[in-house]
Amino acid sequence: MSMRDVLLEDGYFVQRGVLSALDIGICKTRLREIAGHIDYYRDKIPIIKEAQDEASREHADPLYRFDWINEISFRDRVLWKHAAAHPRLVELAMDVLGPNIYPLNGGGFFMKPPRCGVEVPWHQDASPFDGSDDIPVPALFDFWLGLDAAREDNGAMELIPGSHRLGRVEHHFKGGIHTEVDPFGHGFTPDDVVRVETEPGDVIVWHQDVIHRSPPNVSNRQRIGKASIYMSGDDEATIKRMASPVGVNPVRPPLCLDGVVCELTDYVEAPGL
Ligand SMILES: O=C(O)CCC(=O)C(=O)O
Repeated sequence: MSMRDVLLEDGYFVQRGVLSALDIGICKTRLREIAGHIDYYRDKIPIIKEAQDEASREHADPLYRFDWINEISFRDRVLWKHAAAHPRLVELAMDVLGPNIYPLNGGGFFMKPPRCGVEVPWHQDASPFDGSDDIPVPALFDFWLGLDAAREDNGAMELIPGSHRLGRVEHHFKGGIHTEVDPFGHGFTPDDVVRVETEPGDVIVWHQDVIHRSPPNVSNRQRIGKASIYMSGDDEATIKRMASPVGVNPVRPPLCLDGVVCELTDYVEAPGL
């Protein structure tokens, strides 16, 4: 079975060791520099959420000051090279999407600082392909890449395999980090939940309609994860024809064209970086 078939059938798969320890070290150093210069990025990155815990917001290590910094790996050339467009990640994405790949959305990092990183509640990921028009719902490459080891106590991802067969389900805002849905009101039980514990550099790929969440970080260890959805070039062309697609990053430089990884040419960079 191809990775694409596994994704469509099971709703997810896990690929271990996609990023090396060196790549992860480079990404963390860069993310720390960016977090330390965050004011520069405030009007350039659509979602920057400070840690809910006040003490963490003032922490000496800038990595601990945030719950979520979105989109940055599509706007920073170092994070692009060592994470978003890393050749091993793109190779994996090609198994699902073919040789032409664009980012659809995401590109950011859920930071889950120690002891206070918030729950990311049960949800399906944002997508303009919601089956509500005549456009068929495509297979997307919706993934999470861990920069830290993730366990139950620091926010390992939890998924409900099979929930992708529900299609799109209505979400509501209940005060969490974003809108949410209750999977247990849709025929699933806590026994259906799969927790995926990961090592740094592992990647989880799930179907965009799979309901998933991450619990709060109650440990003394941080848990940074990069989340994005990639799509094939055909879907990028479709989006360009849509009147007002929701759930789409405005900036979508190609990641890979004809099987060749692309460089990021239009990046943002704080003075001094
Ligand atoms: O990193 C996390 O904790 C949450 C990620 C997530 O829910 C997503 O990528 O949609």
